Amino acid sequence: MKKILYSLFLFGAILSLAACQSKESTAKAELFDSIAPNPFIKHMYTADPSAHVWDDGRLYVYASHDNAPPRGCDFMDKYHVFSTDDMINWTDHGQILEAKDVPWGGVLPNGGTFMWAPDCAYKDGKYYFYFPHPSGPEWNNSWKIGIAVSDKPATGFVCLDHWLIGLPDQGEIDPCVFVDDDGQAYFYYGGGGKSYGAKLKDNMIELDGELQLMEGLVDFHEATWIHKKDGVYYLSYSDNHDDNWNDGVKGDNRMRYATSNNPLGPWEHKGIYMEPTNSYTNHGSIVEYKGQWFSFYHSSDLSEKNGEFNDWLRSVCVDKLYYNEDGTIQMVKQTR
Ligand code: FUB
Repeated sequence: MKKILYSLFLFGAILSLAACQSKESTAKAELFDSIAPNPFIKHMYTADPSAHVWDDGRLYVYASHDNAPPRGCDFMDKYHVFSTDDMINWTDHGQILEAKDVPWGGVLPNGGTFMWAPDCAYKDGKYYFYFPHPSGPEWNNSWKIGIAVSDKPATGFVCLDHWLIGLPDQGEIDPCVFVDDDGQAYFYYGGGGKSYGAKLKDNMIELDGELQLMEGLVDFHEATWIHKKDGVYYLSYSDNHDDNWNDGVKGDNRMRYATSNNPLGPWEHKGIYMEPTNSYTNHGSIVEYKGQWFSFYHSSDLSEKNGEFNDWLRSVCVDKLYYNEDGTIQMVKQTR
């Protein structure tokens, strides 16, 4: 009798475990069955999305802002933060920082503000917002990486009168900060055809050692982004592809990636994971949210007029990203 009761109990337990598991996977599938259509921010032009999931369980996107009418990327003057907890409903938390709040910022003769692609990192109760900005009238020779700090993810950022790096002539744009599982933070930047990285000190506002060239990247243009999956480091970036190449590929910059077992490389180039959008540039981030990987990028869809797209009126987009069993990334399908 005891044996029968025990078997019944075991059978019941297995049944309820199976029911729980299938409920969980249905919930996951239902949650991301549909995501907001691209571009997912439509009330303003946005570019260069850096996506992070913070401890409050929300996914945040730190983006730069294109102004209409555009003049190249000269008049990008502020940053906004957006967040979601379901990939459908996005909240605009408003402006996080603008050019006039940068104490060391340069006044450019043409009025250009050049607040280019940013990133944000979290450490020990504080959020650090990193952004590239020129510090003098010769904008392309005076880039610095500035830092604004807050104890909240989307508001209260105060710009420091201090910059992380400021080396003339080195194309210091597109900062990216990656905090490893052991709490060690790494800083990267990437412009002018090269990507560099170094350890950050615990204070998050100083480098800990020399910047090193990221070796092994193929056709690097800009937009370094680091993420880690199953112990492997991934460095993704945009390449130099140009529509005028006449190589049968329509469109401009593509997204590529490389992997390493060390956050500072050397890297092994793995290939392209996103074909060009309808914008000249692309700038991406890759992040896991509630068990699904996502690829953030920008396109010019929102600026479409009579079939023409403006390269400098861009909008942030997101699509699901999938890995193969061997850790390589499948080509991302851009949904419109
Ligand atoms: O948005 C301005 C610049 O264009 C960014 O810094 C680059 O990554 C490219 O998207």
